[in-house]
Amino acid sequence: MKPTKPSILQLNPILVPAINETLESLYIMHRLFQVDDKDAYIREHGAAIEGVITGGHTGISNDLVDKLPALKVIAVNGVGTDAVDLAYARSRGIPVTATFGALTEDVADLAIGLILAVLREICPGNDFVKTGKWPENPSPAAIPLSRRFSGKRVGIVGMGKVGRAIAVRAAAFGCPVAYTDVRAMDDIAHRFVPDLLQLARDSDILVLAAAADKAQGIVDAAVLDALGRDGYLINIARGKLVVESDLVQALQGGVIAGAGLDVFVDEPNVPAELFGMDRVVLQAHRASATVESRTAMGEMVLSSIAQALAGQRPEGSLTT
Ligand code: 8YV
Repeated sequence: MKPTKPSILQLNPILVPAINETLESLYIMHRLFQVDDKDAYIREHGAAIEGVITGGHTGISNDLVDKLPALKVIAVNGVGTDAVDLAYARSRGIPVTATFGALTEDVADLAIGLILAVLREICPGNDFVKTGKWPENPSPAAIPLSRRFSGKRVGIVGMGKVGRAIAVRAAAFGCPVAYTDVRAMDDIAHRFVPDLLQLARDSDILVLAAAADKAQGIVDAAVLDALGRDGYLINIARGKLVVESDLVQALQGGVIAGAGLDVFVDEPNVPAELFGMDRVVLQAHRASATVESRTAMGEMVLSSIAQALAGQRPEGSLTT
């Protein structure tokens, strides 16, 4: 007998209870991330799956898409679509949706948070107080001076929604902002620098906010060298935009001054060399991890699935 509710395959957890409750009430949920033998599970349930929910970083392989013959939509619970083969989905007529606009403010906020944490050395300062070192070392000389953020030259790589929101915030700190992207944007007053090397040379802080679909490894030893010994790298986009081994070497060798990183090449594995560095602040891919963003993202995922299963083209589909 055909089940009364459509089947949805979920590849990543959703952390908002209300979204999970709605999913549960409307669909038969197949939470693959909770399953040990994933291949066997897909062999058993794959034929019934009508929708997939995945994370931006997780995406979906073409191989898995091929095992879901009834698939009507891939809803990415995030804005990065670099882990989904959009051309393949297009060729199969499968809509792929993302949550554009839902997380912009929070990702931009974390970029600024990382800048302030790195330049003002907030994490080592926090450790100094919390581990009881202050009374043992009461002299102000016990902690070296940090660096000012206000007024620093900020270079933004990728002037999409998030890049623009970072620009607004940096400008409020009195920072001259410049940017690079595939083209100059008429509606942006900030200086466009076509060449990433030049932007790095012209920046005190280089912030990565670009999509990683076609831009892997763009920040390499040469770009870090151009950013220079007083320069900082901030990445809230994708780890693979950076040649991570070059970044580790640049930090070890004082080629750049510091880094704030939310994303890595092989999450959750982070190069251990970064752990002991005071001028490096690390996060576990958390830029959109607020109740506000994740609720708005979850609601967009729910709409995409409902529209596709009702036979409509999901709003904002990237492939149909
Ligand atoms: C999320 C992301 O962590 O938007 C993206 O592309 O990588 C992040 O916002 C992820 O998609 C959550 O599922």
